[in-house]
This record gives sequence, structure tokens and C-alpha cells, in this order.
Amino acid sequence: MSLPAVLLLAPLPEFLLQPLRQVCTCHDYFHAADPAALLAEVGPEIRAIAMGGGSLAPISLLQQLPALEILSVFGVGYDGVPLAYCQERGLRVTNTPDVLTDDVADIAMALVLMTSRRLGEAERFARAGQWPQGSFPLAHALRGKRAGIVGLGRIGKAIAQRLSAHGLSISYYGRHAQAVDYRFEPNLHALAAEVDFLIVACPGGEGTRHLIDASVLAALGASGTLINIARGSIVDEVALISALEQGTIRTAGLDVFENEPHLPPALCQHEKVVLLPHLGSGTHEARLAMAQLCVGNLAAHFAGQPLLTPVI
Ligand code: 8YV
Repeated sequence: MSLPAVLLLAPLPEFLLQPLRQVCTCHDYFHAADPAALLAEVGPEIRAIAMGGGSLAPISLLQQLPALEILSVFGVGYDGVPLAYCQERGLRVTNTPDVLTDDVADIAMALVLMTSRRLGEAERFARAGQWPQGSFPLAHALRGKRAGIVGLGRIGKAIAQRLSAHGLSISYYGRHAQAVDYRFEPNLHALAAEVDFLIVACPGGEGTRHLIDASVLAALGASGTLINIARGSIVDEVALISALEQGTIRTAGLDVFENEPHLPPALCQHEKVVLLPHLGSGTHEARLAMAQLCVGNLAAHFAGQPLLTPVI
């Protein structure tokens, strides 16, 4: 009996593809020289999609896959999946929660440290041999500062733990108050106005598109720092660049971008901003565990077993 056909919508690592090939026949849409020709050839037999957290599964593509049953996301964020359409069509969707939480939270904490202590600039200063000409300027302490977390989910809570250990007080904004020791602030502008670090950790998608706009950045103010480890779409990047240029906010630490992997040159020119290439979950440990879940969900589906980490 032939293996179920899966369409790959992202450049997935070999440690995921190798076990995936044991249970499915893979068709690489992402790297296809002629994706339309690939679809014409294999579209009717595709029963599954494997994709990255940041990749897109447009409805127009899914409509060309009549035998599709399941989309397995190699990532916790599934904002690239049209969930309502999938629900209506009875398609299953899975993601890879929990296994990357600590590593993403570590990167948020690293960005807080890097921006407050100006570590990127300091490292470039030392490397360029500038030290003999004078000491590096003083930076800002974390102890006693206030952090506001936008989205207190699994990753938001792990960030809060780390910030608490560094002596920051925590408030959060989200859809509802939770039974936690941190202060809930139902007004995003009020949260931005009262904190030194505004940390974006909520899901992406249409519901949060440009949630952090010019008015939120204005509220954050000239001593405020924006950190984003969630999705680039949540921050209005044009407004952010203008806020940095005008000194409306102090600086930003970003792991995600609106049009990644392409970064706006205007952002790259800011010496104080810290920019990372979407590496929150980029550890051997997290990515291997994510791969096991991504493949495990497809294997479970095709074996008629319960999904390991279903979204729907
Ligand atoms: C990516 C992510 O999935 O988990 C997420 O939502 O954005 C990342 O972990 C990872 O880069 C693989 O695509």
C-alpha cells in the first residue's frame, strides 16, 4: 500500500524529513521549481500538509487539495493556517506547543538584557578595538524596572518568571484576567504608559495585526523599550521605525519581523536596536522535540490514533 502524500510548505530540517519519509511520501512545494506543475501532478492525492510556524497555507492552495485531511505545523504559532476554513471543511490542525516555551522565553529575556545593558553595541565596540580610546557608556539596570507582557500564555508566563528573577515587576494585557500573581491591565495603552519594557508574546494573525501601533509606541514613551518574540505582524514596523527615529521610544529588541527574512534597512541602521533572525525556538533540543511532534501528529492521524497536540 502506498504511503499518504504530504505537501511541504516550508524548508523543514532533515531530522524532521527523515522520520517523515518513513510514514509519508513527501512533495516539496516550497522548493519546487514550478509549484503549479507540482500541484497539477500531485494535488489530488495530497492528504497532509507540513509547514513552519511562520509559513502560510492560503485557502486558494487548500482548495486545490481535495483529499487533504490534516495540516501539521512545525511551530507553536498557527496564524498561517486559515482555521475557520479548516474547521468548516473538517480538516485537522496540529502544532508543537510546550517544547519550545523555555527557549523562546530565554530569547525574550536575552533581548531585555541586550537592550537594557546595550550588549550588542558593547560587543561591537570591544571587537572593533574602540576600548583603548575610552570606556563604553553606562547602560540601564533591570532591578526595579517594570515590564508589561502582551499575551500571558505559556510563553508569556515563562517570560514573566525570568523577568521576576531579574527583579522586574510584571503587569500583563490580554483578553481576560488570569489567576496569577501579576497585575492585569485591560487597557493596552495604559499598560504601555506604565512600563519600561513592553514585551509582545501573543499569537499572530488578523486579530492582533498592528496591535502595537504608533499610539501604543507613543504611550510606551522615550524611556520605553519594545520587545517582540511573537510575530512581526503584531507590530506596525513603519510606526516602529518612525518612533525610533524620533526618539518616541528608547529602543527595541526584535526576533520577528513583518516581512522576514527581509529586514527593513531603516531598522538595521539603528545602532541601539537588537535584531535577531527569528531564533526563539532555535535550539537542537526544541527543534528536535518540535520535529517529533510534527511527525508524530501525522503518524498518529494516519494510524487512526488520537492526535498528540491538536489545535482542532
Ligand atoms: C518556527 C515559530 O516555527 O513556533 C513558532 O510559532 O515561529 C518558530 O518556532 C520555527 O522557526 C520553524 O518554522
